Amino acid sequence: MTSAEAASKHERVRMHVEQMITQGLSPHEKLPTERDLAETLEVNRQTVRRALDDLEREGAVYRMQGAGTFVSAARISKSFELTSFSEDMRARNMRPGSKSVEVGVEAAGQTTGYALNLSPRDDVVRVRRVRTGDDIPICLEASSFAAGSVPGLEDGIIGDSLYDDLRSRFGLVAVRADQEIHAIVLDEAQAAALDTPPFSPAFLVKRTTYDARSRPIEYAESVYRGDRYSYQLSISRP
Ligand code: 16G
Repeated sequence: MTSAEAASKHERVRMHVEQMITQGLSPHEKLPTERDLAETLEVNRQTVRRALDDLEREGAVYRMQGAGTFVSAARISKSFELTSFSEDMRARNMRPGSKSVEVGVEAAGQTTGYALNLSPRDDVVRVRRVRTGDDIPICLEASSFAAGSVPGLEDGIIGDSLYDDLRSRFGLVAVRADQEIHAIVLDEAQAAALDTPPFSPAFLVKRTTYDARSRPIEYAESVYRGDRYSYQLSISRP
């Protein structure tokens, strides 16, 4: 067997298992044994093991000594395209939602003021939400807007998607964003809101979003559970 044939067999096993995960198996459900997979796919067990090793490294499955291989809890793989939380969830066939929505007018402060080209004392409308996918808390989000650009938003969001509301009520369309991603551990309040143990790892994403004329629209800080989110980059040589 050539090495190309070996590679394609192992790819085939991997695709087969990925399909089983996306098309039917639930998180923490057990996969067929290595022996069963080898028989079904007519490959040797070593090939199956290699494919499962890859999937384990990527976090799609986990193994438990003596018990077998199981499907990991779903991770939302986020690409670097400008999408809304609702779009991210729908792309994963998950139902987007929000909990504990708080909307208020506050002074911008240094960071938000700088991002939105405002003075720290100017008013912003700040929207704080716990974002959910299939009712599971995934992200804690605080989004701020110059108060003058979103009259009436302080009374609440219409619908669940802020980006849809911004577009339909205020004609604000996000076309580009600058993002910074930080690794953090959740403090107790963040962990409680995200229904996860304190000091769990998370991503803090700071995002300034611009309209087509490069005017800043939104400054947002989003905290994503590390066990539920991953970032995917496609890179090439310059
Ligand atoms: C994303 C954005 C956030 C935006 C939200 C709108 C990042 C890091 N953040 O979570 O800035 O406010 O989407 O989502 O991507 P919505 O339209 O579902 O409310």
